Amino acid sequence: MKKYFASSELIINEDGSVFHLHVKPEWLADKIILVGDPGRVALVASHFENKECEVESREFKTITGTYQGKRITVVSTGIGCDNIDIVINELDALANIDFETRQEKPCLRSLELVRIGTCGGLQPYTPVGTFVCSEKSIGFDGLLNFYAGRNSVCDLPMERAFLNHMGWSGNTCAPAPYVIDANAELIDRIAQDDMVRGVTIAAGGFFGPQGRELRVPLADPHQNEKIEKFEYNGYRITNFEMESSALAGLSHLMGHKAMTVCMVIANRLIKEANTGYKNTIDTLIKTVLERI
Ligand code: R1P
Ligand code: URA
Repeated sequence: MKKYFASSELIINEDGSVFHLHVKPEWLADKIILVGDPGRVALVASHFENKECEVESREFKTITGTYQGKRITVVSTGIGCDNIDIVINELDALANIDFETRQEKPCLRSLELVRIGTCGGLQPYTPVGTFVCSEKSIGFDGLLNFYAGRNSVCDLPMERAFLNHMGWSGNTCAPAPYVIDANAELIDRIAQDDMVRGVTIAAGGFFGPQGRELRVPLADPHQNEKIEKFEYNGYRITNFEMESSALAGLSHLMGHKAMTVCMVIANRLIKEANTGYKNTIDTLIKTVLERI
């Protein structure tokens, strides 16, 4: 018997669009670019040859159009993994649930999701302006722990090695940080030879969880020093952002291909930052549009 998704579980608006995104199923392309900042959606879409739809609700702005003949949907997620839970579940529902029958479709679609974001660099070779592709993400956000199958898609030995290295009891990222791979084929296609391939910590906040101390002291004052030194099977942690783990994890569980590429806007080691990054991020956007 096929599962039936009740109106309380999958909320559909009166116009047939999905609850938060306000996107209708027919507007969704197979290739999707995710950005944090709603303002970045227009920047991506400024490269499209045509636009077929444009819709905005809360922090979620969506445009579908074509770039060099490729149909692409660009969606903003706002900040944080909680929004990724909403966006990826609603995109998956648009692709794979029949909104009339409220049942899974007989033929499932696999989406290609590339997040273009900004991040903080943690190594001397990730200065401001570097493009870092998250081959692996370490989720400090706990999101994936709520879904069955989490252990079958995560890198459990690396999780244990990281937790031991940090000397945390586990309750900082309760029940534990999770380590998840991006889609390898997508990483190869987008990163090619001109982007850094790294390990990204997706933090549950911008300040304390990323080791930024303003007026309130950190629980672990040595957090970032330890993170910068962590090494596992040749992997080093390269950067901090806030969404890549939830994106990679949920996409794995749903059968979609996903990855994150971020431009470094602050290097935490050398204590430098650049807020005037609009031109550099446009270079990254054009590169992803070519390679997606
Ligand atoms: C924090 O400033 C935000 O910037 C990064 C983080 O992941 C977080 O969302 O990404 P975006 O520039 O895509 O929002
Ligand atoms: N985004 C983050 O999450 N952290 C940074 O340091 C910069 C951008």
